[in-house]
Amino acid sequence: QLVSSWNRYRSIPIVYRIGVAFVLGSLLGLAVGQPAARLRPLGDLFVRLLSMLIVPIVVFTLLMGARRLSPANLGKIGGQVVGLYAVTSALAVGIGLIVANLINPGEALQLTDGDAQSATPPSLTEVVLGIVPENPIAAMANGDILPTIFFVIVFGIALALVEATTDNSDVERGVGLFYDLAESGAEAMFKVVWGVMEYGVIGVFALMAAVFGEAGVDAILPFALLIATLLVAVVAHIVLVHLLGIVGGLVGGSPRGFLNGSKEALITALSIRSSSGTLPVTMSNADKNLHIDEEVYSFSLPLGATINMDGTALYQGVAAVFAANLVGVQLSIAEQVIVVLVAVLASIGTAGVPGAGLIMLTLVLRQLGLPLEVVGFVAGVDPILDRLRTMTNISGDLAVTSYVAKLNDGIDLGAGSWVGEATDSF
Ligand code: DAS
Repeated sequence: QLVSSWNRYRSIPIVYRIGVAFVLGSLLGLAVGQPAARLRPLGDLFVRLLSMLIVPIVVFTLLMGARRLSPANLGKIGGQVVGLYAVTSALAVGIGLIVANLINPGEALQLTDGDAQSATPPSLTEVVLGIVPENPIAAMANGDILPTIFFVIVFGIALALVEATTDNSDVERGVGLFYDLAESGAEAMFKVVWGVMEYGVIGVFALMAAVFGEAGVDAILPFALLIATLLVAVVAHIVLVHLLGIVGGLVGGSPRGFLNGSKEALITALSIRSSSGTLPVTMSNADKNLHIDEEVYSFSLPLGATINMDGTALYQGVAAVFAANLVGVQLSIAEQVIVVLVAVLASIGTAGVPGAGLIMLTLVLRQLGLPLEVVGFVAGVDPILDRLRTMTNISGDLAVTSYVAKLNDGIDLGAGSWVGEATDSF
């Protein structure tokens, strides 16, 4: 009897269980008030577990991501695709930061006193120089995310170059070992992530009970505002960058035709919250509706599903401002540049799977010295936030792919949804 109910419990997707824990924890906090704060240690344990994941996840996933990026594996089209993906992701973070600084979600809820960032924020030159680690192992040991990301990407690309140029079989075997280690390490870490998220049901319940116990109903508005801010920012990014900038401006196609042609992929992304899971639909839309040559989309879309995450990057900007407001600090320009760098670089290693944006948020908050509790707070509403992020990720993949196809004479703008022909039934 117990086993069957446990199996039934486990059959519910983890994000919905966390969502329920978010609501129940909040209600308990509202009902019980201050005494609910006694649950906070259970929440702090969740935060520590998340923090434990950061460096290993970065090292293993980025080593794999860098292999795809190395010049040895990228052709001319590859270079264009990666370059455009980086530019659109950086624009996305910028739009996220601008919209968040205008709306300022989280301002109403001062979670902890403002000493969270006692250190004076670094200057812009310090941020840029700080990307290069003096000692990469020390950077990993100290959890300095940006230098760790930088070193692992450089090392991963160098490994791929060695693999492509060496004729020494031992060296070749050694490179393979590194990548096998990274692959198995990443797999193992995703198992650990799953375990941490299982505990997250209790962790989020405790965190929300404590937050609402201490802050009362005032805590509701910030979460509603966070969702509203992300919604405004993703719409702004899709309209300004994807539809008007790339499709209308660079490709010279009709934005309406683009939306009509990619609607199945966008709706799928909104539903399943996974870029990788949406990939078959994304490729079908590129082929049958947007009339893009297979040699272009078969390279750019799988790559985009893992390294091009405009929505996720944009979300880091929004969530960083939200977190800073929660602890009553203002992000300096230099710190906002850090968010852009971490979000763009970390998206290389972040897989297109549900909740990837949450893991990336731990990197950003750690780098900014902001409290990781915020990850626990936003985890409860992540099922909504993740849908918006994933839809934007897919929109960006298809917009950039359309432009790269245009650059390589691999798109037919006189056919399919570009000229209003009926697209496949969804
Ligand atoms: N769900 C991720 C994706 O599939 C995005 C995210 O979690 O931010 O793209």
